Order: sequence, then structure tokens, then C-alpha cells
Amino acid sequence: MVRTIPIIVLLLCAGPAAAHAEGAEPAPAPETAAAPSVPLTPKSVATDQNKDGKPDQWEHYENGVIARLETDTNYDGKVDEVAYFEEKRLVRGEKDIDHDGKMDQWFTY
Ligand SMILES: [Ca+2]
Ligand SMILES: [Ca+2]
Repeated sequence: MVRTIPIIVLLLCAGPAAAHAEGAEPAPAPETAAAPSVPLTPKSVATDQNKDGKPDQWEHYENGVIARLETDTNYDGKVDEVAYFEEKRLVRGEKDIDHDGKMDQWFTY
């Protein structure tokens, strides 16, 4: 599942380049002065931090901005740390210290 993400990103990146490469005519000048450059940010990104083939960190984005970061700190497949962001700033967090699946520590920043 993790492995599909880089491929998707790759395809997204390859899109405009490929179109440009096969274009018979030069790229048309932008009709509107400044087309807004929309960052190609996925809704979520899973990362395998300990390289065991299973994701253990998940970044969740809203409107292209990080909103939540979930981490499986003991690599048992369950999220035991969640960090919440507002406008890219860490505002609060939760922690499952004894890894029983229930959060038992809460932080505000
Ligand atoms: Ca892992
Ligand atoms: Ca865990």
C-alpha cells in the first residue's frame, strides 16, 4: 500500500512533463496572467519509518496543509501518537503510553 504512493506522485509529476514532450506545438502562453499553482499534495501520506514494510506514520492533509500526524511508535500496527495541526502549527496531541489502544495522555500547545 505504501509503495503505491511514490508511484502516484511520480505520475502526477510526469504528467505535465510528458505532455510537453509530445506537444507538436510550443506550449501556449497562459491565457490568464497567473494561473494559481496548486500544490499536488496528497490527502494522506503513509511512511514506513523502521523499514519493515508496514506503514507506521501517517500524515493527513486538509486543503494541502498538514492537519494530523499519526504515529505507531512501537510498530505494532496501531496508532499510539496523534498530533493535530492548525495552520501548520502543532496545537495538540494525544498519546497511548501503555499501548492498549486508548489514548491516555493529552497535550495542548
Ligand atoms: Ca514500519
Ligand atoms: Ca503502536
